[in-house]
Amino acid sequence: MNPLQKRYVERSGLGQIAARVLAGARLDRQDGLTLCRHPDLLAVGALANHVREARHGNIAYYVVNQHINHTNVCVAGCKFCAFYRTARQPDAYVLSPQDVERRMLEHIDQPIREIHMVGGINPALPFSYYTDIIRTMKRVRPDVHVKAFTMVEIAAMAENFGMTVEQVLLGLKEAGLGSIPGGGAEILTDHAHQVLFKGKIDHRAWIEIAMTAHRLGLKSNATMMFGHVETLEERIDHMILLREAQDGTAGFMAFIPLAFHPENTRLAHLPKPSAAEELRMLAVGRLMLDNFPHIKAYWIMMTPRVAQAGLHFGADDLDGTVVTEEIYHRAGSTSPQMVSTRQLIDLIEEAGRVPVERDTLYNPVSQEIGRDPAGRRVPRARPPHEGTATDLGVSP
Ligand code: V47
Repeated sequence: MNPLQKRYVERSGLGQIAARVLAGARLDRQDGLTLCRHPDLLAVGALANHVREARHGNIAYYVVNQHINHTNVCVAGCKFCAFYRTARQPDAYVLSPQDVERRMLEHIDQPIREIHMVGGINPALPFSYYTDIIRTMKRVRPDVHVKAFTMVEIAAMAENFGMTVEQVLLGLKEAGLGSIPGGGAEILTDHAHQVLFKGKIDHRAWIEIAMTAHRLGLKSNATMMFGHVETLEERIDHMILLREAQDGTAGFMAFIPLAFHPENTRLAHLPKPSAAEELRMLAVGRLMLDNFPHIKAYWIMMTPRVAQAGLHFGADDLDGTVVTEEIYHRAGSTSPQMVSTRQLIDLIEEAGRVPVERDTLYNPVSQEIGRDPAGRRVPRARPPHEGTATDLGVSP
């Protein structure tokens, strides 16, 4: 942090927290709350940006991926969800392995490295459905990384099929599962669980399954859905719980704050969190989760331009290219369904960052990295131009 920025942060009243951050010391619950309540968002952001740059320099990662939601049938009945249907509703669906294959073939000409798949808790599906889907994906694209099924879906499989969590995870891994997405965490407290999603596992089970997956060699992410019934204290407790689990396993790759989208949910009366709040949660996540390597700005939720700003508020990762996302679009997301690789690169470069394509496990995709005359890492191969980041249908 340069002296000017340091003075600015100190003058904002964050001097003590800044001193701890600069000394590499861990922030506590009270620090987290101070960061959540602090009136100067830019000072919070500057501190998070310092940590982000100390860890990742000027790099911003992106991944070329495809999202598939295999079923919207769900028995959990979460109040925040606009995506789920009961099995009898006319627009309920289950994708067969052949449907999944068709969706993948529609984009087979694109260099997709990751399939991200999550869906509802649908007790009508046998275990072989999940393994067949993964095997289909690996047949269609042998090199693709399958990141699929949340801790909640894994818990439901264990319960429905009389298996242990280990057996479920090992069965999925044997079929080709590569890692686990961060969904289903919501807010990891008893209060949020009781009010919002009591049809699903609680935070103890979510953390236990994540740690079991990590011990079996499956990395995962962790989300935090905020801006509904939770308090600021619950957000910080959520982060501290994740941080403690990470101390134990080091299996989390990225933290992904997700602002609640109320439209078409049973909480439609609630206001949507502001862009400023989204940026703040990236920053607080970066500062509190000192053992999480990556903070992800998920543009489909945030809109591309707020996610772009997030690259200066702690985020080092802009996810992803995404095809046919349904969970947030049902809940009122106005983001486009897809951005091209070129548009993602433009978004990152417009923010003054250096784009680096990654695989799911955050290995840089090496043939795309070169060095500029000043020795900075830059992508070598550039996809053809298909419009600029400002052509995304979202006003700057
Ligand atoms: O678990 C559902 C959230 C999650 C709404 O791991 C909502 O790389 C806001 O987990 N408003 C699913 N949020 C998405 C998810 C995810 C997304 C991007 C990347 C990764 C990753 C994981 O979305 C759910 C829930 O927490 N969610 N409905 C809503 N109305």
